[in-house]
Amino acid sequence: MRDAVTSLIKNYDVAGRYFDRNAIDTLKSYFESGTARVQAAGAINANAAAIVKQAGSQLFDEQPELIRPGGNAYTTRRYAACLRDMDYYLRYATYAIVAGSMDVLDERVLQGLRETYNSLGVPIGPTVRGIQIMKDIVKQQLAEAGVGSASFVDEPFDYMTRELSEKDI
Ligand SMILES: CCC1=C(C)/C(=C/C2=NC(=C\c3[nH]c(/C=C4\NC(=O)[C@H](C)[C@H]4CC)c(C)c3CCC(=O)O)/C(CCC(=O)O)=C2C)NC1=O
Repeated sequence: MRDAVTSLIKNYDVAGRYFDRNAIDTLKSYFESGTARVQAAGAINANAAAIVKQAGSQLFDEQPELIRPGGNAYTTRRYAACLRDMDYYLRYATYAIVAGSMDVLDERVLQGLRETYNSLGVPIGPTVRGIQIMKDIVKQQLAEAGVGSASFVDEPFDYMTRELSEKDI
């Protein structure tokens, strides 16, 4: 698993080069946004359970067929599995925000996920919608808490959305 710094080092080491202007700019912007990243992660952690719950309610309000007989989130077991998945997405998003890299998402979350979902009939479209709803709630909460939300907050949610949506539908 890599973060913004270790990825950069790896790339430059492979080429046997010292950091150039681009690398220094990348490092500067990563470190300058460091406190804000940590603050955002802290604010999300403090409200994680509520964020997941609210996102779940909104998703099921929008798409009630998911929790009706025949829906993939029907039965308490599957309903709980769905909210648990949302909680995974939120928690790993906070790791990616702090790391400044999407590598942790590739390695720990997205690898093999589409295949698992397809084999269990978990619908990708509504999952992606759930991830986007969480992003909106997070951004709203950060704004309310006075923790400015920069693009690094959107990034992991949008990345998971893109990677999950890629081939399917
Ligand atoms: C940390 C990385 C990680 C991820 C991401 C993960 C996802 C994940 N979700 C699963 C199931 C599931 N995922 C859902 C999710 C949903 N169903 C819906 O209709 C909604 C759209 C959606 C919620 C938003 C459901 C209902 C199941 C259970 C499906 C079943 O067993 O029939 C399973 C199958 C095994 C299990 O039930 O635990 C995995 C592996 N596991 C992991 O370790």
